[in-house]
Amino acid sequence: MDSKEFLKKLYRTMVRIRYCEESLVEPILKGEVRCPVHLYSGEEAIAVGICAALKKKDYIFSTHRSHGHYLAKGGDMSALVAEVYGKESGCSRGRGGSMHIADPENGMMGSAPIVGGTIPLAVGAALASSIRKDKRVTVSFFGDGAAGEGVLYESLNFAALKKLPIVFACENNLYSTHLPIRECRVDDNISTIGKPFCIKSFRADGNNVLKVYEIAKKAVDVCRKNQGPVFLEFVTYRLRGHVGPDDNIQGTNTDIRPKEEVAVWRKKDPVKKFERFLVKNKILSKTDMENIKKQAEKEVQKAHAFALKSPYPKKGEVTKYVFNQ
Ligand SMILES: Cc1ncc(C[n+]2csc(CCOP(=O)(O)OP(=O)(O)O)c2C)c(N)n1
Ligand SMILES: [Mg+2]
Repeated sequence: MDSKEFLKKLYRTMVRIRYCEESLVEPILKGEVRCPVHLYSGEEAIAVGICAALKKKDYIFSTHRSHGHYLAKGGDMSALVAEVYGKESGCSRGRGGSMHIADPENGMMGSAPIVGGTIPLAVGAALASSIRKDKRVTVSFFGDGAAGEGVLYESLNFAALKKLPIVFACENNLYSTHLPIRECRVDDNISTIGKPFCIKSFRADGNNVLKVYEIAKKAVDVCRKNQGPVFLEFVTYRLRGHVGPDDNIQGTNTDIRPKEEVAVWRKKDPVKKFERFLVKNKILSKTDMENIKKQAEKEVQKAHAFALKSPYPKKGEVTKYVFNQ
């Protein structure tokens, strides 16, 4: 793929994620979507930049805010939207909802609402790759909130000890639910936590897709050469509420983020930022970008139509495919 095609693909994937996320706002507010949904709007550059550095066979493990990771790794949008609606045709057969998204065919190994819960699973997958020598790299996505979970530190130690091919990718959106990072961490620079484990660590602007890609590519190459793990921190901001479109979903007015702060970050919107770059460098014209948006809009409409016409799991089968002890 030449570099223009590559940049176009990055842009298209970011737009697809944004349009898909925003298309869920109305159904959530109308109560048509019943599961909790953590929208990824504003953080697209991280999933897209990192997944562009990966091969299809590489693994990713995600969080409660998982839609962007799934789409960036090649997941089908219709199966995602159907899952969010709880339909049998969803990527987890409607049993999981927004926080249990998976697509093993494309290396998206799963997501879970337990903060930090997928980090040791990702380490386990990287351990398997290292034993099998299959040259796969695993990316563990987690939020700044997971830096308060002990399991992260155990995972860092074990991964460093065994030199596992894993990239720890922290999406620092400055809040853990409604708790600002400065109120729960002594040092808001999360990347420093890799240092005591002798893990190469980097921190960068998570709203700049090219920067994310550049750093992720280096990290993935290090892991591919069995010189991992690597710790990456990307600073970003969510443009929607912690859960639901605006945290007002139950009328509780819980988005306590200062309006001025939100306004500053709106100006750093990663999609708009990349658009300015693409126009300035004459990579895409405004018409090209409009066409990409129209295609994304069509894909989103198709995904919703597919989800709406799909059946719910049958009454007697809701526990089918669900883990039972
Ligand atoms: C172990 C655990 N503790 C608490 C919660 C409740 N909870 C859900 S999301 C969340 C915040 C996560 O923040 P962060 O990791 O920064 O991700 P973000 O939502 O900002 O993307 C919390 C505390 C949980 N799901 N799991
Ligand atoms: Mg956070």
